[in-house]
Amino acid sequence: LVLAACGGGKIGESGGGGSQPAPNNKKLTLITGVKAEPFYISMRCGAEAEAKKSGYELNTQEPDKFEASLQSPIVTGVLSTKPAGVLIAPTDTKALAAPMKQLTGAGIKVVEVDTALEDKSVAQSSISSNNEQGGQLAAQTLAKLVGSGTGSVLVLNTKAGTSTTDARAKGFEAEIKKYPNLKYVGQQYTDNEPSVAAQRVSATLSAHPDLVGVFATNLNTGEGAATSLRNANKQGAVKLVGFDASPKQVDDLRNGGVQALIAQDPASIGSKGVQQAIAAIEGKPVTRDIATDLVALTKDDMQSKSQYFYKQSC
Ligand code: T6T
Repeated sequence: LVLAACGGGKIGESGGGGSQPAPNNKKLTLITGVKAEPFYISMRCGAEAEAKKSGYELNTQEPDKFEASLQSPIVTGVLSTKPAGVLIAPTDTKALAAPMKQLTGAGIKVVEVDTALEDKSVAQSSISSNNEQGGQLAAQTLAKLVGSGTGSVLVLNTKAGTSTTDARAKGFEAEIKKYPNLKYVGQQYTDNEPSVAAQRVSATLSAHPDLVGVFATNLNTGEGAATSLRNANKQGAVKLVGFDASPKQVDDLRNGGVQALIAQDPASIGSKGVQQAIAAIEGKPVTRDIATDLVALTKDDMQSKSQYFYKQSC
C-alpha cells in the first residue's frame, strides 16, 4: 500500500509577486535533526541534487544529537552566514520557534522539512509525510500481523514535543482501538536512544507477558526494539512494526528481526523543500503544506519497493 502524496495546503503568494528577477544570493542551508543518520542523509541527497539543478549552493549543518539545546545554537550561527533560505527539521515544536524567528526576522526564507513547529506562522512551507496517517497504517499493519491472536500492544515514542513521532503515536492510538483483540498499554518515550528503547521493551515484556505487538515510531526506537526482542528470544513471536527504512532496519526486515516497516521518502522531502525555498526567495507562489509518500514494507514485498530504502551516502 502506498499513501499517495497529497498537497493539503493552500497556495499563497510570498515575497510579493511573480516576476521579480532572480536574486544574487543563491545560498541555502539545510539544518537536519541529527548527524549521520540515514533518514537525514537521504534528505540531504535529495536537497543537494535539487539545489544543483537550480543553480543554488546548499550547505548542511547537523547537531550531534536530536536535541533542541544543540540545534538552537546552530540556527543562530547560520544567521550570520546570511543564506537566502534555510530548510530546517526543528527538533522541538516549541523550543526552536525563537531561533527560527530570528531567521525570518533577518529576511531569510524558512521551510520546514519533516518536523515542524506548532506555530505555523514562522515557516513559509512545510514538507513531511502524513505522519498521523503513517501511525494509522502502522496499527493496521500490526493488527494484520497479529491476526486473531490476543494480547498487549506497546508504542515506543522518541521525545515529547517531536511533531512527527507524536503524530504517528496519535494516529496509531486512534486506529488500534478498532481491534478489540489488542490491548493498548500506552506509549513510552525513549529519548530517541536505541538502548533506552531496548530497555523499555524488556521492561514491558516483564510487566505484560502477553505482549504481542510493538510499534516503534522511528529508526532508533525500531533498531532498539529489534535488539531487545532478539535478546529475549521473542523475535517474530512479538510482532514489531517500525517506521523508516535505514540499512539496518532493512536488514532486520530481511532476517525476521522486524515484521514490517513504514518507509518515508526523505529524498523527496529534501528536494521539495529546496523547490519551495527557491520559490519563496524568487517571489513565486509557495505551497504551505506538502505531504510526501509513505509505504508499508514487509519481507514479501520489500524487494519491489527498494526505492524506499534509505541511503548511507549520496
Ligand atoms: O523518523 C525520522 C523523522 O521523520 C523523525 O522526525 C525523527 O526520526 C527520524 O529521523 C528517524 O530517526
